[in-house]
Amino acid sequence: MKLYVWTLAPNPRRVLIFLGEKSIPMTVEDVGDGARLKPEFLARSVHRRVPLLELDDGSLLGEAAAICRYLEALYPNPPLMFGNTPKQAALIDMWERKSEGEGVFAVAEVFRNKLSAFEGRALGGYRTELPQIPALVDRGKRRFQEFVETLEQQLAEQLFVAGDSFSMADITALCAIDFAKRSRMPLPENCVNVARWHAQVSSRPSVAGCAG
Ligand SMILES: N[C@@H](CCC(=O)N[C@@H](CS)C(=O)NCC(=O)O)C(=O)O
Repeated sequence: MKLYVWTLAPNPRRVLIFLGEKSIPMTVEDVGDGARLKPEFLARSVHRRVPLLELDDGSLLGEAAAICRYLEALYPNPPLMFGNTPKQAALIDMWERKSEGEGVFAVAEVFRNKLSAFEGRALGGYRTELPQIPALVDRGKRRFQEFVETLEQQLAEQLFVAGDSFSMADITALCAIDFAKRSRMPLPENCVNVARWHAQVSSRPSVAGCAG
């Protein structure tokens, strides 16, 4: 198996932290070329995005959550990343999807519609030009703020994002928060519970070994 990534991009990082958490060995190739992906990588994959997992039979698997679920099935121990009861699994799924849709994508909405490096590429993976919409910068910031406030409420009552143990939901929420920080959207000072959780999960070897 081989995992294609783009250094510092948040979605491949979700898979890299998961690999570290489960101690899964993997060959990794960085296919980033500055602010874009290498043309030869784009040409060979229908997904046109990273992370991308190439299986030994040549199949290509896209989407961070799908890749992690596949690896979880191959390496089921330790078993807590996707939950081991129906309720736990659903809660993890819910918070993981929320963290991607309202966290990672909200930050992407800001910088892809703002930075000149992404002119004509306002969404990743498209085959044709997609213009930036400046109004989406403020809307993305608002969406991210709403996400952080929701997380703050959740973490006032829970040790981790989806309950009392570290899971895939923590990985995606952490990648969203770190991605925001790099995009000049730091955590608001009043988010004390998110800050407490962030410090705690950032000290895990899987996270500390995978800069965001
Ligand atoms: N939902 C996808 C999102 C993948 C995605 O958007 N990846 C970005 C990097 S973080 C990408 O490959 N962008 C390609 C581009 O900008 O051309 C996932 O979970 O893997």
